[in-house]
Amino acid sequence: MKDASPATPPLEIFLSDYTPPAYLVDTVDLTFKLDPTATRVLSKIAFRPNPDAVDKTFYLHGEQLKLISATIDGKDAQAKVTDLGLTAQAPDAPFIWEAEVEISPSTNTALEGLYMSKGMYCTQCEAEGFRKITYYPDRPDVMGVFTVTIEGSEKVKLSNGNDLGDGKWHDPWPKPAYLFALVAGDLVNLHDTFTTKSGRHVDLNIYVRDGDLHKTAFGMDALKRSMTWDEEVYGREYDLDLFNIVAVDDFNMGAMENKGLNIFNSSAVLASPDTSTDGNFARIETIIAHEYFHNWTGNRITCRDWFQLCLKEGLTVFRDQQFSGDTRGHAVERINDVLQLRARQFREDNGPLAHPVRPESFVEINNFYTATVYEKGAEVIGMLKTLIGDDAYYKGCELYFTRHDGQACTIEDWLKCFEDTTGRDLTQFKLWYQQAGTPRVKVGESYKDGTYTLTFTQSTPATPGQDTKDPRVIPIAVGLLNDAGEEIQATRICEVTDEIHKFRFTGLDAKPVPSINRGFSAPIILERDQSNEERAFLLAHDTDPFNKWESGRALGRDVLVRMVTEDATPDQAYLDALEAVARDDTLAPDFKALCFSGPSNDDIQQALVDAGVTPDPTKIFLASQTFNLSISQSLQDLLPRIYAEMQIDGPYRPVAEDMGKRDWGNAALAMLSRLDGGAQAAKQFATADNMTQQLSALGCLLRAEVGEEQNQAFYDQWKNDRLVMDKWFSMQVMFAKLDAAPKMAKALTEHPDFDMTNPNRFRAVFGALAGNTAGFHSPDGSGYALLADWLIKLDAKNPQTAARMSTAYETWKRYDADRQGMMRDALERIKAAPKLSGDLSEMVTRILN
Ligand code: 0A1
Ligand code: ZN
Repeated sequence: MKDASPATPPLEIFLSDYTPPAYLVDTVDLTFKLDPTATRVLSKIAFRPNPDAVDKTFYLHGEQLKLISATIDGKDAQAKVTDLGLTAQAPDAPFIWEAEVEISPSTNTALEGLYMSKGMYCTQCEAEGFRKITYYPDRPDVMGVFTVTIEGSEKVKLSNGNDLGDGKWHDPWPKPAYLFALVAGDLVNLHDTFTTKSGRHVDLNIYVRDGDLHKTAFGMDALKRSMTWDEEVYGREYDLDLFNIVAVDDFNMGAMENKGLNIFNSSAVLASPDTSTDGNFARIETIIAHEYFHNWTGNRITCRDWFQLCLKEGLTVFRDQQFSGDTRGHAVERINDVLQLRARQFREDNGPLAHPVRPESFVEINNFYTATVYEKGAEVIGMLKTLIGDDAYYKGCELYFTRHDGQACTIEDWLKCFEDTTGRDLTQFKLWYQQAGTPRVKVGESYKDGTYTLTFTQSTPATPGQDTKDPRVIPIAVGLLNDAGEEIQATRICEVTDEIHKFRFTGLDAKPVPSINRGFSAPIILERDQSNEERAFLLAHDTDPFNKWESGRALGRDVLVRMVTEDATPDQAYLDALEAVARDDTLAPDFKALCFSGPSNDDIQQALVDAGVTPDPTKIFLASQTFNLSISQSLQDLLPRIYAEMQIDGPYRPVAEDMGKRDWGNAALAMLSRLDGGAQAAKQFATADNMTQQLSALGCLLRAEVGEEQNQAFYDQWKNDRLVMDKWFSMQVMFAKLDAAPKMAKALTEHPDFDMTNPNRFRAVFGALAGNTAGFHSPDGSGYALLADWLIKLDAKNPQTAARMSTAYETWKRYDADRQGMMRDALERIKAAPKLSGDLSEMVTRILN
């Protein structure tokens, strides 16, 4: 019987309260009798008391389950059931728990637990979804060996591990419940094989719905390349005879690393030249690698508790970034990773949602799958590698894999491996996991008698719950150039450990030009008075590709900030520097494209906030228009040639070389379109034989407000392809100007193809609105109000995605009083909505504080 009491209010859980589980699990036998509204789940679990337990209470998590029966060693368990779980009197000796529950997958719109997506059964158990499938100690430090039987009429029935036939599966590797997965549906598959370096033959499959098979080849290739890479770089081999991937249309995140049965959002695995852009291909490759790499960093070694999430996520993101760098080029990969980091993580770290890479407390763990845990978590690994060196890094990883295989670990366990292999004390380094906020590092410099001195002063602003911060160890890579642009000091790592730390470079002939934080060696904000002459010099001469790009970016930001604050016009020096980049044949096309991508609206806002100016998104948007037009005009003569040179003969190939050419060619097209009213873009749209070319042309036309006809043609051509339709929905909001964006978003919610229960479609519209800074921040508040309306609606169905999208408001304190007031109203309105989920309630409460 359920308790009659109302649902318990969400509780804050603390890392410091961790206690070991009362009972451990040896084996788990599950039988699923599939039915859309009344699936029966039979469980038989072998428990034994945990000798290390403090609290001996036998407690199983369970939510939204109808309990049919429960026994302990064959006798009625007399369980006491609440909305969150049950307790029962259990023996202080090994015993067998058997239970039967009923669940309703077809009405599960939260997409957590067992749910249905277009007629197919599918699970998502990370972080705490397994408790919606059956009663279980649903925590990552309880690991069991699972055997699963699936009964149903579906053609394909999959679970983790090895296929025993007839819907029966056995996974020999003990795993926490969050890695459990089940899929059943009338699916088709692409099959391939891989032989590991020690000779294991592995069957590989990508399962999709009928009609999507032609979009699986790239994913399969990416999977095989990931498997080889992990063997070569980390010495990690795959450990089962079968590796399955399934694509589902309704999925809250990108993908999930369930043991031997990765489940992917279809947008993160399905690719074909005519329906996917270069960006899609690159993202798919990264996500496939990421999920595959989790097999060791996450599955073989998992997390003790959810506070340690960065243990698997930071490390696995770092590994997928290494892989993508090796595949597509390190310079461009690093620049793109830093662009992401600044756009999402710096924004988070400098606002009300700031939290440490390893948080100290949470209400809803789903709210901590953040840029801080993932991307800053990866930066921390990168810094560790920089500090101890490559050899020591891989040695430490090797020790981690051997020492902790099969365990559920903590950040302390991870760091200890590197302390043991290097003899280095990593106590101060650990602050990167414990302290929130992006460090500011002020740079002072002096030159005297051949000695150049850099003085770094570090500080980190207060963040929620952390008023003061201790100095961290910050690896800052520095190189020096002479007046002639020659490198006179190769990259050296300055290990900043104190609040104020000086580094000397001796034996110089003259004051050098420093290139600081090369490769973005630390995720910090550098504060330095740097002249535009020096920036232009570094853009022309720096040997470090990241800082070369960074200098151009800083120049552009300075120009735009002055355009906003002083009504300045772009200075010739900047335009000349850009032209030099465009003409430089030694630079790779993708790198040039990045140099021309220009600072984002958000970048400029940050710069204004740092300068003590309240940003006005409308003004910034208008200034950016003029800025981009000036650049296009100044390169007018060059653009047709660049565009022509970047055209590719032959069939589409998703390889770095061709992608770079398309990037740069389409950057030229965007500039041309500001001058020719979209004539060239219309031609490209008409003749494009791949999605990258078609979509960039459509973007140019929409920006020029002349794309109505092509927009309709695009819809007619692709209306039956859901992933392309997501692009169509988002493009229109992305390119709508100012307050036309919320109007467009609203109109699109009335479109027959809009489906709020599909996270991809919801994000296509509202993610695009939040990303259209000037549109979302329309002075009439229509963007704020519209998003609030829809987050309230979505929350009733899918709290996780609603909560995640509420971060659109996280910068609210940056703006003028009117905008702040309207954003606060929107947040208060969400907060006051009846039956608000714990997920969304935690988010808006934190944002408002
Ligand atoms: N572990 C997955 C991401 C993931 C996290 C949570 C999910 O549902 C709440 C789903 C997927 C990864 O890092 O790829
Ligand atoms: Zn991950």
